[in-house]
Amino acid sequence: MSLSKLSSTVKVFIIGKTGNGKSSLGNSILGRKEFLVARSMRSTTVHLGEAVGVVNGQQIMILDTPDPVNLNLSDAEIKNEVSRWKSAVEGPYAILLAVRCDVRYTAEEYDIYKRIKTAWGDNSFTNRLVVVFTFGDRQDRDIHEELKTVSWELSSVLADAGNRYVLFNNMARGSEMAAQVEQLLNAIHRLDMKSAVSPITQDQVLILVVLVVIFMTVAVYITLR
Ligand SMILES: Nc1nc2c(ncn2[C@@H]2O[C@H](COP(=O)(O)OP(=O)(O)OP(=O)(O)O)[C@@H](O)[C@H]2O)c(=O)[nH]1
Ligand SMILES: [Mg+2]
Repeated sequence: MSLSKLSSTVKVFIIGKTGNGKSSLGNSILGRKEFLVARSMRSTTVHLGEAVGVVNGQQIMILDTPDPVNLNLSDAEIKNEVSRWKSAVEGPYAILLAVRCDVRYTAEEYDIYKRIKTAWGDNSFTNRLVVVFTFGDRQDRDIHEELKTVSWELSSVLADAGNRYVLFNNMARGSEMAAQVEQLLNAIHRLDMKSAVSPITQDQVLILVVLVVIFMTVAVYITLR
């Protein structure tokens, strides 16, 4: 059963390690080849990609992100990069973390996740998080059972996401693809979108303080003249 639609566009950030199928997932959701997909040791996506579409009657904007750690960005650069992504978060949004279900979840991959989460810098990150286990075509065991015995790193990610996860096969076609896209959209609609208002960032507070100081200086100057 599909849940009620949101009247405004839902922004869907797709984050995660390079090669985990982020761009493929964006294409799968939109139902068209919008983002470049490739098998490569280097990052295929190097800049934030955006594309809009209507999926099951819901306006969606996909934000396909690069893996900032694989691009060798420093923590300061990752913070800048993630701030750019965040500038798009007005209105309802979700964060999909692409994790491959067919390979071990490593400490390195956990580090990528942690660095993006730290750079995001507020609770909206975990409130909006859904883990998408990609490469679902390679999953031959019951994922719910398997997840009971995974590494502490992956358990910690799932705990952050309030245990919201879906299995996804980017290679699926036809009704199989339609069913899993619907399941994913339902997971997104179940997120608490009410706290969607983006909190004031430290930078915005600083600008506000500077403006107030300038205003008061001018007011004092005019009064004393
Ligand atoms: N078998 C299988 N292959 C997949 C799946 N999803 C993606 N792939 C393949 O994995 C490779 C990488 O996919 P991309 O979508 O480019 O991965 P990405 O996360 O965007 O990678 P970067 O842009 O480098 O960060 C491509 O060869 C895809 O065809 C899947 O669900 N199953
Ligand atoms: Mg990509």
